Amino acid sequence: MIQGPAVDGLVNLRELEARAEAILDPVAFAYYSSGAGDEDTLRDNEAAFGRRRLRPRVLVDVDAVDTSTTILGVPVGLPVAVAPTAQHGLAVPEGEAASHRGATAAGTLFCLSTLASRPLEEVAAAAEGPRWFQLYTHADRGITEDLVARAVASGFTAIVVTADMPVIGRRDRERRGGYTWPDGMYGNFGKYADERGAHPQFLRSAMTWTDLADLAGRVGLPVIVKGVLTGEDAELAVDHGAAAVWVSNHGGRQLDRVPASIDVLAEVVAAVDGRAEVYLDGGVRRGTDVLTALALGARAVFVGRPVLYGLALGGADGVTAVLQVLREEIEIGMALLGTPTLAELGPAHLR
Ligand code: FNR
Ligand code: LAC
Repeated sequence: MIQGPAVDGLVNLRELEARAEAILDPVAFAYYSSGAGDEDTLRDNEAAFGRRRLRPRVLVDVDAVDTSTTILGVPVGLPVAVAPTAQHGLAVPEGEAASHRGATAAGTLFCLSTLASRPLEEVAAAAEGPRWFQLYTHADRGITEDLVARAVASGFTAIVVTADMPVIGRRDRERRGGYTWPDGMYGNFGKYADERGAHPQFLRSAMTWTDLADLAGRVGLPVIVKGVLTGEDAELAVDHGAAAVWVSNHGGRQLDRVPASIDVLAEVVAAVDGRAEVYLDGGVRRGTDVLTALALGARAVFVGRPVLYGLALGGADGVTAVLQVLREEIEIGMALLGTPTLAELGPAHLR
């Protein structure tokens, strides 16, 4: 379903926020766009990429540039996938079902949030492409167990444990905009007696490293730890069974004044030392951002807000369009860097 020409002529991802603000409900826009505190980290996520400089190699045969790779063994057409974000129903009624279809059409993986607007079974049925499930633990352990079992049954192939939300961050613009967590928008919790129990205020990510090891040991799927910002935690994650470590500051929405994701990537890659895959999200808006992260050792990167904005502007097609712009920028960047395959990227491509 094409919902409008709003993404037509999209030149780059930085244009998305203003375009989305013009059409989204102001309260939804405040929720999607805001960061914690003074938003120093939110701004720094993008700015820190802009401080990096590349070292291109010339006179390389770049006739055939290949953007494809694998993420935990999942083949993808580009090294960019969709980060889990809550409440896609604020953008379009179809919510995450449309986003999943858009990601599949772009040739990449979709990660569904626990706090999705639509039930995971419905999202899974909407597209054939690969999908992962992001887990926030519920105060009721039985509900968490059931959620994970449902994800396994619906073809989600990894569990992403988000570790940076023991409490929800304080976001001033969201408050000023009057955002409240809506009733009837917790797609995954509709079948449980107390839907309100899914409200982030009541979600208690009471998980510890011991719980992580327990989950990794019995779920039968790879478990990924999202929200790691130090080498110490990266090591702990691997030691407790994580198949991958996901560098993230939650898009600057949790603890303000933590570093930009790209600025801690090297520390995490060094600590993991090849024992697990490393991903990154936060402020990825350009093909060159993607190539910078891969040169520093990330296997792949994820995008959050650009997907939400693409969804608001054009539904599934809008999501595909956003990812397609990134893919084109990556292709051109690879040709100009002299790296026709992603495997060739390394620290030598950065100053
Ligand atoms: C998020 N993020 C997030 N992460 C998660 O693990 N579960 C979730 O439910 C959500 N919800 C959510 C809502 C909104 C509106 C945003 C913007 C973000 C964080 C997300 O996965 C990712 O870390 C950031 O969005 C990445 O930064 P960028 O790409 O938005 O700059
Ligand atoms: C957020 C939570 C739900 O960032 O992850 O709003």
